[in-house]
Amino acid sequence: MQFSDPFLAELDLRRQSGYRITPDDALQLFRTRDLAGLGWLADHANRDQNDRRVFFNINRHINPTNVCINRCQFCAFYRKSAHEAGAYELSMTDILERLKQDVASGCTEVHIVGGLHPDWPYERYRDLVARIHEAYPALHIKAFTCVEIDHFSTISGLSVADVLADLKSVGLGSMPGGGAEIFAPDVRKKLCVRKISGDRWLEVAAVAHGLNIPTNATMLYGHIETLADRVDHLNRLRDLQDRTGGFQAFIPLSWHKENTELERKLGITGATGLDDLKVLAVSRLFLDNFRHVKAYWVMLGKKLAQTALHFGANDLDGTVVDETITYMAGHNSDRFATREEIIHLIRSADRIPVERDTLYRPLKEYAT
Ligand code: V47
Repeated sequence: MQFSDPFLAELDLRRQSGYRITPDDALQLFRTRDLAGLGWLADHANRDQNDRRVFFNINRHINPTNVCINRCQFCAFYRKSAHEAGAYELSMTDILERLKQDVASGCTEVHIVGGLHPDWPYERYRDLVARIHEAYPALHIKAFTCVEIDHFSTISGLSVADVLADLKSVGLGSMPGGGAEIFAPDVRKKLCVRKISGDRWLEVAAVAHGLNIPTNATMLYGHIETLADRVDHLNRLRDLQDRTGGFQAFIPLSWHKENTELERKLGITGATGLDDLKVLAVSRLFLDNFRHVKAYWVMLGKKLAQTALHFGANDLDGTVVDETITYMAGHNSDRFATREEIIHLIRSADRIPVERDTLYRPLKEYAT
């Protein structure tokens, strides 16, 4: 590879002898103008671990309610109360009915995240997991972020460990990576002052890992964070992963501005495509202890997510069905993808599509 940035050439040599990149290196990587060189390095790091295989799954999102006490500035999804225009609350029957059709057509995972509803007791969330598990025992339930788990602990009076053990006993299989946003306290204060701190998010994740509940991790970028804030976030995730090994995948989330307080107040625009690719590539290189880096097509758009498969990503997420959080923030990409569409995106990126379950066990490889 002919690098135009000598720092990348140096890193390539060091990488071959097992060097672990430092936070300062990561900062320099974010600043490079050699996008092709950065992509090449990240692609190699990915292929060392995953070869040409790219994962996807057949999943469906359920967001039980958008009523939320946290009222984050970057979010267009929440409503302050159940009486506000656009607020909704799905009933158990709604949810079980929605899942019926999906399970019949091969869905293997339900991904559940939602608002911290001011009036719902812990039992309502617990029942949701229990009833879904009873009705569809083969369906993997990936539910509730660290933020929701902390909230359940507060409203139930149980410890985080007891909440998690209880949910696991009724069918929780793993947890999604949302709610991490950006860990840096000063940014968090401006973005989501009512939300738990970054330290608490990491603490809850560690408890989940201790109970053998795998979780994902995310980073919301493209708003008011600095490059140093991004590196700090990645560094804290890498440290925890060194200790627990419980994270399955890292998913950078590209902020969408429409209908958000943050856009109304500051008029900021969100990340560019080039920045999206850089975040994926730097994450792949820095998070050397995360096997999977996901290009979440819902936020990136399908074409950029496909391009990301040459910038370190080895997973496209899934069919998704009914995504609401990004949709409310004005993203005009589709709300679902078909299995065939995902296979086509992966194959035409010269990679091998592998349908997986939530725990990254291959279910079917679509050889070319
Ligand atoms: O926690 C909210 C983010 C997250 C906006 O674990 C926004 O497999 C962009 O975590 N623009 C929820 N992002 C989504 C999430 C996720 C998605 C896909 C896969 C997985 C996984 C997890 O979305 C929230 C927040 O960080 N978010 N509003 C917005 N306007």
